[in-house]
Amino acid sequence: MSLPFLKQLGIGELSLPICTGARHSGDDSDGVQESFSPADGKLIGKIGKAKQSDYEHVVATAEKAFLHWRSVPAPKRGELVRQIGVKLREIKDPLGRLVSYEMGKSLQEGLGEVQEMIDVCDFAVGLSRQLYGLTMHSERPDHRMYEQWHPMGIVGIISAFNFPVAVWAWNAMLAAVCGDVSVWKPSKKAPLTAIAIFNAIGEVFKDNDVPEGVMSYIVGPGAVVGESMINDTRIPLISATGSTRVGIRVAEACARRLGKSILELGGNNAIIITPSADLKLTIPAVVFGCVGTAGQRCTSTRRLIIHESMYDQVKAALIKAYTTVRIGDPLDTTNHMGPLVDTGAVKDMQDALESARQEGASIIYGGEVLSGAGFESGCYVKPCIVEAKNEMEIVQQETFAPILYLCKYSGDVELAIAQQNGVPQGLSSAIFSTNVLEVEEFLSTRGSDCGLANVNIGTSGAEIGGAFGGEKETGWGRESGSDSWRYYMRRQTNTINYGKELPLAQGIEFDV
Ligand code: UN1
Repeated sequence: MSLPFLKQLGIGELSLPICTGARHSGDDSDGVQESFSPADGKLIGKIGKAKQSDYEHVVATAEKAFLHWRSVPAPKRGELVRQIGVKLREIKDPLGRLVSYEMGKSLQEGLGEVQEMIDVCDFAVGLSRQLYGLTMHSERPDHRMYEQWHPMGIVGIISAFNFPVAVWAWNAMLAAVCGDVSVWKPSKKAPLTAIAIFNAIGEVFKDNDVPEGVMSYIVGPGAVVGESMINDTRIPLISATGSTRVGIRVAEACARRLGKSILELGGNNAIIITPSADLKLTIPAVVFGCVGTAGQRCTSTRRLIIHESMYDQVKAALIKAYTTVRIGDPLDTTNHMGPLVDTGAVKDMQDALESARQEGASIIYGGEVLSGAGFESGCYVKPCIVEAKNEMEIVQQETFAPILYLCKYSGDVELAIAQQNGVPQGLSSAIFSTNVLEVEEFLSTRGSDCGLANVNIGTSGAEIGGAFGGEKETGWGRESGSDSWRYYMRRQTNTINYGKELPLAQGIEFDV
């Protein structure tokens, strides 16, 4: 494979399965993992598979690095992250291309994903001087109380193919400024993006004399790497992105050892369209929410809940807009939508559409698998619009594909909110309305039950500055901005007596 961006990123035919910062190691004696592009079906590269001994090496190196890293002042840790951000700016173009080529999202979105990494680096640099704890007044004389946040240890990061690099950065950059070290298991569907990043940032570690193990990745079978990580008592926090099924597995394993977890799992995100919605904003937001990343964002729009008075108009406008969506090579910037990640995802989409049909839903646009010139990989589909009912079994599930279910509501916005909340998942939600009463109802305690609730913008494309995550089957915990950093640190309450007496709290007398 001689694509120029692979060369620029130092990706050859065979990559090594582990890296502890600047040092890549491991071999292919246990076989290789192959990475194919869904864009053209071609083999991009091979990676040796990590063995149990490789896993042990990575975790032992991380454990040792933590003993050093936790004592480095936080703003100095921020300086390393600042330099990583500079490096990412240098490789934004080739890395964006590789993201796009390896997992299929449009180049615009591939570049946007790298930008998200850069943004989170900047955010973390600022944070490195703002890991604030509270000070509180003691009830005892000459006593002082405060709380501080200490580094926790190794953070295990399990990421998914759909955001193969940004989600690592959300976790690894926060972990780094918090004084933690991280071990990353990239998605098996996009391992080369991880290798490309470490090829670039290795010299930052070297230039700063950072010991091996502050940030690592390990590419290998789930049974070796994933299972070891979630059960490993040396890893106090696992941050995992994936399906609800995988999340339950992670949660159970972590809970059994009383480890912590951050879980970012399935979404079933809806947009409510009320009678006062401005359709000039609504239609493009819906289309981007549905076809962006070919419907494979956790935040993708999967359901529309449309007021009956708007239904026919919205339906007609959407069908018209969908006919203008250009599907094809994700690296060709004239295309809006690339392929699904693999043929398994295509099959899942077809199965979901079959279930929808059997439940009485009607497919009113798209859904076909595309064939012919440019579509040889078998991963390209036409995005699909389905008229359905919110309570149908298939509508209650997350299908990671560009399928949009149109549902209707009549009456007040409360009824739309009830439909929006009437699914097991709770990640993202939006309302399009210019009526302040409807908007406030949607954002109120009785409103959306999701971790993200937007007004007059779509469900996807969150900025890194906010805390990201969801409720119900979407899991728990928050990543990225705001005060998500607290998940990555251990909290300690300190009480200091600077007097000559030993008064007890709660007024207890105890004379000895
Ligand atoms: C995901 O799909 O796992 O809000 C993350 C968004 C992106 C992140 C999505 N910033 O769509």
